[in-house]
Amino acid sequence: MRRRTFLASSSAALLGARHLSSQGRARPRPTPAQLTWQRDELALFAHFGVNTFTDREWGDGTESPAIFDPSAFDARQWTRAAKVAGFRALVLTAKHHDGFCLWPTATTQHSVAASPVRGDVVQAVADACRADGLRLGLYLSPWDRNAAVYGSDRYSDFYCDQLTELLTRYGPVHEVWFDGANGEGPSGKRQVYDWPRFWGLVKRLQPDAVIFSDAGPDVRWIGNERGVAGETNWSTVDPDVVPVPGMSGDAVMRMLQEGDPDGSVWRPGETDTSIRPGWFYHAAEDDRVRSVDDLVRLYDTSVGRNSKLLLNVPPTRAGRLHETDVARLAGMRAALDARDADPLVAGTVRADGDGTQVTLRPGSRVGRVVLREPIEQGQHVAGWRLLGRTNGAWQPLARGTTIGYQRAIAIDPCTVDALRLDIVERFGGHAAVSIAAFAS
Ligand code: FUL
Repeated sequence: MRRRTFLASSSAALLGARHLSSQGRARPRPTPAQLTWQRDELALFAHFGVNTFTDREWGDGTESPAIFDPSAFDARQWTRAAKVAGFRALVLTAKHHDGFCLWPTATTQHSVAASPVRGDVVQAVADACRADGLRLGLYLSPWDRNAAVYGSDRYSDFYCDQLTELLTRYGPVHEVWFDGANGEGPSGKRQVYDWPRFWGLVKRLQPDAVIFSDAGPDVRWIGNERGVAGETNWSTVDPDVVPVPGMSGDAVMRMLQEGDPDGSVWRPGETDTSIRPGWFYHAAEDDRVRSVDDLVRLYDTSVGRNSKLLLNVPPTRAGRLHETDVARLAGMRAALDARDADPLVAGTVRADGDGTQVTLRPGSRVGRVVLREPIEQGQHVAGWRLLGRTNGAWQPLARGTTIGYQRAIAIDPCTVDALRLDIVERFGGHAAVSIAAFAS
């Protein structure tokens, strides 16, 4: 239950700001690993495995390892494309639901060791990430449609052995990605996942990694795969509403999309979506790659809404990113850089308290405003109003709720000589916000 208290303060009274208390509790703050994760802004997701060769989205676990035969596998080509486009991390599907392992594991024969490749795809990707300065993330599907032990007491040991291999062989792992999907294994049985054990193992072996799942514990799913974070998006959540991955229902979805201003833990939302309709590569989708404009919009509905974008760009059967996808990534970077190149407000201006006013060059045409809170101190702003001054009169331009790491505001382009940001609602007594304005 949220308790809202009005605190008397001269500046608050002036602007009518409401201060919302969190029952005296200190507001949660990010850990250094969560901060690094968020500041990376963009991570590349690489779905690669037997599905790449069967043209399917979900394998059933009966695929022969012999089909995994990329003709020109080149992980550096992936990481160079990612780096050039400003991505700072890469998450690889080390094992998808079909159970095929991209590293030579001692836990099963169903791996790359039994394929024509014989090498270690995880190692190659880890090396490429290191060479191009990207942080490595690994996805290890708990749902395994190949493992005979799936659905029995022995599966947790099997899965922890796989996690142990992945988290001890390849150097620092920055993010461990737990998919909530849970279906039947080869025995026809479902598995009850031992989340506390899995998460505890990650914390022990890679204490600086962030753990992603619907339920965190470090980073939560944003609640859809369309690339859209909530317009209201708190990095704090109530952990009791989403205690484990794979839950559904309105309250769960709202918590994933929007967080909770009174939440007791810092658990920012990650927005995962694909550059193509599918997660795995399908030649039939070569002309359905997101356009540059679409990718820029995606940036604004994820990073620009206090989230992080995990954009899937699936390698082809050659084991390379498709040239169309690579061109779109580069186009996205060029478009993002071009629109930020000439800010109308040089640098950013801090607003301590309940608002700020910034003066622009006379006749400035504003189409986009970017707000930021210093999230290392937590997230405070619950309501803001943006106004523009034309011929001495203030006109409302936009209003919204949360800010967080970044809030991108698209406005109908208008000519103004000053902007004013009013903080109308906030949690805690402190709300520093920076504001930057751009033509588009
Ligand atoms: C889902 C999976 O079922 C999809 O295949 C994909 O990996 C996506 C990122 O997560 O739950």
